[in-house]
Amino acid sequence: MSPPQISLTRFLIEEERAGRIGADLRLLIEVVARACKTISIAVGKGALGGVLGDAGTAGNASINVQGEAQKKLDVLSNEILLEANAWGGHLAGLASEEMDHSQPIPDVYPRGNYLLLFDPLDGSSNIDVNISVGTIFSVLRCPEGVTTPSDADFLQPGTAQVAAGYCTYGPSTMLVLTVGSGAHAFTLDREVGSFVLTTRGMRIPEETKEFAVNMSNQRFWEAPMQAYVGDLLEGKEGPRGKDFNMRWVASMVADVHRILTRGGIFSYPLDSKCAPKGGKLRLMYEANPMSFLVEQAGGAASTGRQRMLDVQPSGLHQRVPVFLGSKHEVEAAVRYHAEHDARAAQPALA
Ligand code: P6P
Repeated sequence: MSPPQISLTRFLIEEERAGRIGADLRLLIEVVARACKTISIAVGKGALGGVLGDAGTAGNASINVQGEAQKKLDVLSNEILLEANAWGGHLAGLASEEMDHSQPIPDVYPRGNYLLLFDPLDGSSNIDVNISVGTIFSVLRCPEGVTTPSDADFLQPGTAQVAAGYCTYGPSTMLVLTVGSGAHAFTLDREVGSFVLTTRGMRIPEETKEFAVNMSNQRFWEAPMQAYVGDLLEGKEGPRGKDFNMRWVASMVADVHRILTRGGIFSYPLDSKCAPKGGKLRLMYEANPMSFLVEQAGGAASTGRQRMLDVQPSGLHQRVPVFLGSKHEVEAAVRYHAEHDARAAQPALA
C-alpha cells in the first residue's frame, strides 16, 4: 500500500506541532491556499468563463498603480484574496500589486498579527494566450503595538518574512511554500480539492547551464549585464567553458518554478528603459517572496549588487533588478557587476 498522502492541512499542523509556526499563521496559509484554489478554477475556465481580456470597458481600460492595463482576472483574483482574508482574524492588513495603498482589515472583523502582501495574478499578460500564470504572496509580522497598519508598516526587509509562496496555474496547479524551514511543493488534487505534498525540501542545483532573461532588452542593459550574458552566449569556446540554454516564459512564477525544480538563473536586470523606476519587478510581492523561497532551496538572490532579502524597502511598489536561482551562477553574475563597479571607481589615469 502506498504511503498516506500528506495534505497541506496535515503539513501545517505538523509544522505547528513542531513549534515552527503558530495557529494564526497556519490559518493564514490555509486561507490563502483556499483562495488560490478559487483563482485556479477561474483561470482554468479560460474563454468559457467570460474572464479573459482587459478589465474596464472599450476605450476606457482599467489601469492599475503600476500603470499597467488590468486584466479581468487581475481584478477578480485580487477580489478573491481580499474577501478570503477579511474575516479570519489572522491579519492586521494587506497590500496588493493591484491597489495603490495597503488596506487595514475592516473594523467589523477582528485583526491579527500578520501583514499579507500579494501579486494576485502575476504574468497576467499571458492569460489570453493560455500560458501559465500565478499568485505570489509574502507574510510579515505587524509591528508591535500597531493596530491599524499603514503603508510604512509594510516596509520591512525580506529577511523579516515569516512565510512566502506562490501558486502556479499551469498543467497542474501547484503551491510552493516556505515558513522558514525549507521550500515545499504541493500539487492540487482536483478530485479531492486539496493540496497534496509532492516535494518536501526542494533543492536548486548550485550549478546550471540554463538562463532566463528577456533578450530583447539586451541593447538597453548596463555594461556588466552585457558582459555577463555575452560570455554565456559564447558557450564552451568562451570564458565560461560550457554551452548554455535559454528559457523565458515572461511569467515570473513559471520561470521561478522551473528554476526551483531543475536549476537555472532568472534575471530581470536594470535597463535604460526601467532604470528610472528602479527596475521592472516589484520588491515587496515579487522579488522578496521568490528570493525567500530560492534561498530556502539552497539558491541565491541578489539585485546584482546586494542580497535581495537585505534591501530596506522605501516604497510599497518599489521596483528592483533581480538575479535569482542556482547559487554559483548568481554569484557569477554578481561578480561581473562588482568587477565593473570596481573598475568604474578607479580614478581615471592622468
Ligand atoms: P517582460 C509579468 O508581467 C512580469 O511581471 C513577470 O511575471 C515576468 O517575469 C516579467 O514581468 C516579464 O517582463 O518585459 O519580458 O514582458
